[in-house]
Amino acid sequence: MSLSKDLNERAFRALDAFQIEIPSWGFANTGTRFGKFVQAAAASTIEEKFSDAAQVHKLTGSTPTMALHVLWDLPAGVEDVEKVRSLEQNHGIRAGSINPNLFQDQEYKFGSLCNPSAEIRGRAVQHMIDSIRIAAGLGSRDISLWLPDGSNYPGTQSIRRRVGWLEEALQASHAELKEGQRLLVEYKPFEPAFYHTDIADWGMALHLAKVAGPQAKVLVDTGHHYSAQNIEQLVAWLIHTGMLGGFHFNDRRYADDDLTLGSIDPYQVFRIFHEIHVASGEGLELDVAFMIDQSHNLKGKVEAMVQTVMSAQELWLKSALVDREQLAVLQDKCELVRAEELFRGAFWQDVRPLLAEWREARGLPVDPMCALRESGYVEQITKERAGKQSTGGSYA
Ligand code: LRH
Ligand code: MN
Repeated sequence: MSLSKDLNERAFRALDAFQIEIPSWGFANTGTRFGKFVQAAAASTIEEKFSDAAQVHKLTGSTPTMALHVLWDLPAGVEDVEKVRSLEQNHGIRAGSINPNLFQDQEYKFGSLCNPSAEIRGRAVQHMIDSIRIAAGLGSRDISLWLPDGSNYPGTQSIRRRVGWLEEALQASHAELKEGQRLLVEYKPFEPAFYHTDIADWGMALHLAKVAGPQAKVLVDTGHHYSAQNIEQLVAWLIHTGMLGGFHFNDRRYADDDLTLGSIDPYQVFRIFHEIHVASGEGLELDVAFMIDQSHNLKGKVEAMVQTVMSAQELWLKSALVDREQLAVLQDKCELVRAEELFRGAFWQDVRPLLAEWREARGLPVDPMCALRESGYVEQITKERAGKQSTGGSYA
């Protein structure tokens, strides 16, 4: 794929700038409510999760940080910060976004920050504050909040009173943020609640982030949309309103399936990345965190993560090579077919040879998946971790 010199430079610049955060829980045994298929190589300790993350970064060059879920990765809270700091040193991977766990405690049956009990809301806010302090201790910028809060039957909860309690709780949490820290508000239309979810869509998340304070932004999990929703359009709106804070990338065929990025609709990710390239091309100050949020119930965990990062690099490069100047001309002239063919044409092109060139130039394996297999890393951790896996619980 011979590109002009400046397009080649544009490609290398785009890949050098591309970073995507990997979730610690992507290396753990996870399942569905119908069970969990245990993998001997799965990570069950924070040490093992850092080791796997370091392997992925060594092979791909694009994943220097790992997202942590507080109760799963720092069960002792702030007391675990020093331990994580030394793991960062040992493995050359930094702790990334800090994700509070407001969905597994029995007392959150009727909600956490939206629970009718002021006492329970108080404890949930305390967990938010603990999470913010952990992030401060680790030098992590983002506290990434997802709430399962909602109800299962009409008439059983006051939707508007819960909005009021949520606004108060987010303002109290925002007040604890240190300078430079951000609170990312993630929305999800349903599951585990099946009648109403308190933060169900981008509009609700945008309102709550604005009410919380200036350091709050919206997080878009690509799996948290009804299939008919145009995700890149709401991304464009969040960019336009200056409220886009980050993404959780994954893929889905039906609901929040948490499948590997680009496995079902790679064009979707291309269209989202395009909105980012256009905005940064216009000089807009974008500060958008790219993160992966997947559960690898059947695929090998490390293999699936390497595959995911390779797909993300490919789709980021394809979208970086769209001739945006020419496209804008065709769009405004309403040259529909020319514009579509220019746009989609970039998606069709095979950028893997160019990606291999960039990897070679950066001292990375030209084929990370092949390098993973040749490394014997998975066989090694399978032996080391055999017999440690439990079949209990469905998540992480
Ligand atoms: C909820 C979610 C959230 C995480 C969890 C692991 O569906 O997307 O971002 O806390 O997955
Ligand atoms: Mn998510």
